Amino acid sequence: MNSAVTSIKLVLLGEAAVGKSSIVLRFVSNDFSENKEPTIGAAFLTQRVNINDNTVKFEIWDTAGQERFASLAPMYYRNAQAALIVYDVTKPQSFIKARHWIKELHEQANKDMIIALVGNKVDVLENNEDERKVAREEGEKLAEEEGLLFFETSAKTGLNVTETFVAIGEKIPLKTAGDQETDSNGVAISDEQRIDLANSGNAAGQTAGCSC
Ligand SMILES: Nc1nc2c(ncn2[C@@H]2O[C@H](COP(=O)(O)OP(=O)(O)OP(=O)(O)O)[C@@H](O)[C@H]2O)c(=O)[nH]1
Ligand SMILES: [Mg+2]
Repeated sequence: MNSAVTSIKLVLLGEAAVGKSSIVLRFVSNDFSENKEPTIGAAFLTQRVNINDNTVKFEIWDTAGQERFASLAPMYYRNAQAALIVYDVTKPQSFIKARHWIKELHEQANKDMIIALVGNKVDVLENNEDERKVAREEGEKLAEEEGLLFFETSAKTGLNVTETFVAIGEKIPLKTAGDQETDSNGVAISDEQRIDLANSGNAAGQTAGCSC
């Protein structure tokens, strides 16, 4: 097994209440809360997974979807290597918002950013398919046109949550044991320093760590 750890900075974007924090809570703690509080500013969490015998550490910025926090988003996606753009399959407006995020990332973010389009809350459809307001094909088509990964998920049941992160990890070049990231003085950067660096960008109103 490769002993080097590849860190992936990942940001979640999407309309308020689509389930961004719930997806992260499912991925990081395998848990779900029916009454999750809206995120204030952003939350930072990490999770390690093994992908094809390599350790990948996700450094996750879970942003707030409420409009009053919209101006903070560039701070989080600017240095990110990957993004999840989340919508709610029962809320057409959230799919329109997802289109806006795709456009903004294509214009402003890292050109080789790996982006996954994620339609969440598919568990709601289990007993009532009428609740679906965004067809699976619509999501697939948009993702294909824009060159994105596509998943329909449920943070509630866990469907496709880990799969989404693993698919992103598989697209990002992994570090080999010989590679080591260095700072401007040529000193190797440890994982812990990396988290501090990520946290040092904190603006007022953000919460570092899990706000769940
Ligand atoms: N049925 C169902 N409910 C979900 C799912 N994911 C999230 N929810 C619920 O939707 C509500 C909003 O979830 P959050 O995770 O807080 O949404 P968010 O996108 O982080 O919202 P902001 O932080 O305000 O941007 C909560 O009541 C969750 O319990 C899901 O997959 N299925
Ligand atoms: Mg949230």
